[in-house]
Amino acid sequence: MISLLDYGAGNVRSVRNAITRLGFELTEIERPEDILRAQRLIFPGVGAFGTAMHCLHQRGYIEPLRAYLAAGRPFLGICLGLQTLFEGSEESPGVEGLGLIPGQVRRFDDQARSVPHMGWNGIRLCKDSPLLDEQADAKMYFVHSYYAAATADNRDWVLALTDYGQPFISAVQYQAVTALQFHPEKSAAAGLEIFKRFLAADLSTAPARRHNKPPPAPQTQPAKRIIACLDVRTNDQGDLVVTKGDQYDVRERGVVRNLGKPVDLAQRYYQEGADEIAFLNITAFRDFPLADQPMLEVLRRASEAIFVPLTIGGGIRAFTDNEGQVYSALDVAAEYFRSGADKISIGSEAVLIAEQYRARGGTGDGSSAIEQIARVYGNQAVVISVDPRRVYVDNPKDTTHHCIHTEQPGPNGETHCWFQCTIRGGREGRDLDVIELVAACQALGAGEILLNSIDRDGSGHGFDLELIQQVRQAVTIPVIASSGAGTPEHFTALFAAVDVEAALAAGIFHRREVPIRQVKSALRAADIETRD
Ligand code: 1PR
Repeated sequence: MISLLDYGAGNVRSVRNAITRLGFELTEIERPEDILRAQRLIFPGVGAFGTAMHCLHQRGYIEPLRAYLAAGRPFLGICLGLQTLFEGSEESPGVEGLGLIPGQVRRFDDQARSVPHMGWNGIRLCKDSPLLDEQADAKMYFVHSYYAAATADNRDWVLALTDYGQPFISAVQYQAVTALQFHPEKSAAAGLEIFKRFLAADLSTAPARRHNKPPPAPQTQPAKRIIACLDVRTNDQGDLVVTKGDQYDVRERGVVRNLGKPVDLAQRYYQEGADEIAFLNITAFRDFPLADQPMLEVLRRASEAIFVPLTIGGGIRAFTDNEGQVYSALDVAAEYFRSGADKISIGSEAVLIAEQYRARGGTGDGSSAIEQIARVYGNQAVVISVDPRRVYVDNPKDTTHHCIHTEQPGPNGETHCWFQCTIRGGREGRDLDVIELVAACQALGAGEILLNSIDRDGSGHGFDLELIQQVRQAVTIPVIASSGAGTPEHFTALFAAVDVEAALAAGIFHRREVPIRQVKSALRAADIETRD
């Protein structure tokens, strides 16, 4: 019997999907006594440390869980499911963890690296493990702002280390108890293999708590992520299609371009090695996204077959439907998460939120979509999709906005520009620049920036490095560079010039001009770390 400990604090759909995909059935832990009856127990911790411990207490799970773990019975903890095994965490001061492993969980220093640590990284195995032995060379998908460090007191527990500025514990193991800081359900084939081994292998032979080899050198390196993006909308025939614009104009001779079916294309990109897939519902700003059942169905079907992170954006804001029923932005996001999203992206609404934040003198009031969604699903689940356009000026004094000297002069030879935020798919420019936007969104709790460029979108002329550089310097959260990729060299030039975590492209992948593997080969040839 495989039992899932879901304490209801977040989205564990992808764990369910991975296990179902492997042909296993899950039962739910519903009462404290179910824990001791479990034959294999999976604990995918989601949300904040304090919330997780609170839920476990409330449901009376603490004592049976401690007894199950102390007996070394088959257990697979994921992410927070590893962190709660420790004594406590900086994330929730004063809250006691399960206390099985000595040590406190700490926050990464965002002065040194982008936080959260989001993306693919390696593992250095410190002992033999029936679950991880075959996966020692694979990269796994991590997303966390807090980590546990190896110490003399917990060294016997350490199964694997990973490096992100400093080494941290990426897996622990004692008898048949294993816990992973990374997400096997989002780590493609390597992650599914770990599940398979946990679900099917004879774990009674797992070595007891013993630190039997020094962790191998060299240190692991986080990979630059390559993201395939699908702009999705209904075409004039009423079919949901992947489309692609030039400077956001998706019509050719008046007709919406149709580049394929969303689920089919997304699956193709997963098979071809995309590190992440993004769906942008590009007309959701004018329709009520929860009425768009085909789009939600696309997400459901994609999440059943794709085991890398899925982001979905479009229309995340409060709505009142025709019957007068009010939906909050959190309600919209919750439906996207329930349908299989790992992250949601907010475009137009983020611009309006940033304007209000600035009007209040740089404070939030807790009610914005960014704050609400980050509070429930975590900062890492909130991506801000930015749609900027260049506004040229002769002299920086001609604007109050963050202005740069540009190497790409304007149409009248202007030597300076600022990057204006737009809403409604680029249709409306606002009196807000990208730096004001991203700084406000980070302060309110966003976890990542997806940085488009209307000027470069669909052009194939390469990324707008000046824009990307400016945004990189303004935030400490991860940045995804987007728009304009035309060749593999554009990706190498991007990563060589700016320390962003990811690059996103659409047109070249849809039109099969450049396969994802070719992009990765070019990166490897330039000594830039990727996931194979
Ligand atoms: O404003 O919260 O409803 O979200 C709408 C979302 O839809 C936003 O994320 C916005 O970027 C996106 N969107 C709206 N209209 C369009 C359009 O094209 N008409 N697409 C649109 C934006 C930009 C990228 C694109 C890259 C790479 N697409 O996602 O994929 O530019 O393209 P390339 O590699 O071909 O150059 P809301």
